[in-house]
Amino acid sequence: MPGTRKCVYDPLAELIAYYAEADTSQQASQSASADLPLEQRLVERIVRGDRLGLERDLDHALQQYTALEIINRFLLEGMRIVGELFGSGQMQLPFVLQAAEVMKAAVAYLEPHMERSTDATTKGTIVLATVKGDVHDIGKNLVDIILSNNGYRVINLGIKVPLEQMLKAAAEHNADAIGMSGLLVKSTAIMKENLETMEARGIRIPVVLGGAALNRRFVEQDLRQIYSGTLAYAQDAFDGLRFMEELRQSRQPLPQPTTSLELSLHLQQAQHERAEHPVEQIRTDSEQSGQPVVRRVSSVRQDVPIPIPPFWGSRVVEDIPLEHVFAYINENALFRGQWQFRRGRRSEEEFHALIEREARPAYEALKLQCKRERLLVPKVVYGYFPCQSQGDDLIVYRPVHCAGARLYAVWDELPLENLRTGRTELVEWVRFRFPRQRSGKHLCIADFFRPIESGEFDVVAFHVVTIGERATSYARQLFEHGQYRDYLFFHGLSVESAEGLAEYWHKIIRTELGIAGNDATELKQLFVQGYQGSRYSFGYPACPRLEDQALIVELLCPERIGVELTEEYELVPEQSTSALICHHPQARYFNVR
Ligand code: B1M
Repeated sequence: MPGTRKCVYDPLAELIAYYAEADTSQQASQSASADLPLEQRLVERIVRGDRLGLERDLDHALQQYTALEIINRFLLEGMRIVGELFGSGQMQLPFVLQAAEVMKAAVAYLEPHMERSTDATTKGTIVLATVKGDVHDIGKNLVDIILSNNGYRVINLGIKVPLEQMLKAAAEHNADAIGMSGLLVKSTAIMKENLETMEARGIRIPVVLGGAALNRRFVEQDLRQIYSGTLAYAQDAFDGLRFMEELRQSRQPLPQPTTSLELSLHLQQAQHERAEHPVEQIRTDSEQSGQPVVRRVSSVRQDVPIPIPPFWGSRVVEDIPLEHVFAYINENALFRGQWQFRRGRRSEEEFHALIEREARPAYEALKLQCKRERLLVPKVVYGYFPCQSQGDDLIVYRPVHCAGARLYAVWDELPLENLRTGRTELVEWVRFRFPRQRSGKHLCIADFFRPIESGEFDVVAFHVVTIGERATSYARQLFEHGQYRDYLFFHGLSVESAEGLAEYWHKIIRTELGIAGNDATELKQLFVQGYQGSRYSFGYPACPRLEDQALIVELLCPERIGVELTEEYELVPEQSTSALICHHPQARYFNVR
């Protein structure tokens, strides 16, 4: 209310009011008001991501303030407000990154005017890395952008970083903290191992952990038990910033949950969870070598028709039009998941309008750019193989006389029917061992294929799809050039294109198998399995063993489309994914507990 407005300029209050009225950051690209005093204009430039005329304002400011004062008093104030607006849901991530771009440009412009650039402007130093075996870059890089543009020095060591390298860098740069990131479940185990090693060696540097497979409870309760240095969980990049700010302010270790009360609460919680998910009694065969052999107990039908594939063996497909891939992009996953547009307190309609205004034009423009510059190059290797289940195993066969390089082709000299009926002699090639649900329907992926006792051969399809190496290198280039908003947009589109390609190719496989007749016509329904059968990817809850990626590689030889597997079973390029495709009408996603 104008009447109650304070005389003192409170940039946060002003901007919150401004954003509340204007809804969104679209305004962020408009020019900071020329009639504002210079100091306020600098703050607003950051908040609005406004670069036009930035150098002129900085030159004026340099006549009254030192470069360091400009950074600390005005530019960082802008970033602080950006953080507040983001935290309260009033600013979307792409505009936070736009603000960071202006911050970076301003600091770069001021750098020649500073005597000892880094040390003098640094609020603290953090060594940041994605842990050993994990190739995920984006989460850690977002943290880097937010921290480095809020006055921290970030030593970003990249991906697949072993602990030794982090410790060496921390010592070399006299770091205040180490930040570890990772998207895989395996990465949480690596983080634990790292903390155990650090504890054993008496290293107590503060550590912050982040990434999709982590959660606050695991870090703040379980992991804090093994590491006596300060340890925190960061859900997003701004949590990482808060951690560094608290560390800086207190220079004291954060409270550790080691009191007997907290510990006993933790134990009670664990007992409660065990009671909620009792390990169910399951029928077992006589125990051999100490391992109980679980029998098939689900009620999946074993007499469904077996489709005839168009070929056996595998083949490579290139020259896939990008429009076909884009047609299968899950926009919800792109806009909300990757680009992180948040609804906040808006109604569904307002949020929809925001997406249409802010995200859609960027999406359309980016798709055109990707086509024009061939930034995304979709490729697929896929195939159909004779198979049978045996208990919880799935056996994939190959023709006895077919080996070596001849395996990695369409086995076109073999009559389709002969293969299916076993008139062509087959030998075991690859064996998958799937876990079975211990409760509920006792499902196991093997149940969806004809058992060996039936004497019939079933068909299983596999695919590996990729959007290509160019996507990875172009995303890296955008990040390195400080084009943060474009980096988020492009990286997000590239990974969702990989997922879109997998969805599209699953559709092709269903069509080729003649089971696409009941496909949902609405894309939204397709994304929730509106079709016959299922596409299972290793690492997901029905088949969590990431190691089985190696078996898909054995079957398909994805090097043919430029995809390789790391020693930790990740696919490179990053924008790639694999799957086992099952035609059985009862096959659905499920969780193995
Ligand atoms: Co997949 N994937 N994926 N995937 N994928 C996950 C990671 C998974 C957790 C899904 C699940 O099981 N629910 C699962 C891993 C589980 C496991 O380890 N067993 C999984 C799997 C299994 C796989 C494949 C193996 C499947 C397969 O092909 N068999 C495969 C592997 C790909 C490969 O090897 N190259 C695969 C493929 C893919 C796509 C290519 C289709 C695509 C892109 C992957 C990519 O990003 N490179 C994809 C996607 C999109 C996902 C999910 C849905 C989203 C990941 C993402 O991009 N997030 C993911 C499930 C999920 O997270 N809900 C999943 C956006 C990104 C900005 O967030 O990196 O988490 P994030 O960073 C955040 C915060 O976590 C935090 O701040 C960031 C900004 O807010 N943060 C920190 C992160 N690090 C921090 C550090 C800090 C502080 C904060 O301080 C140090």
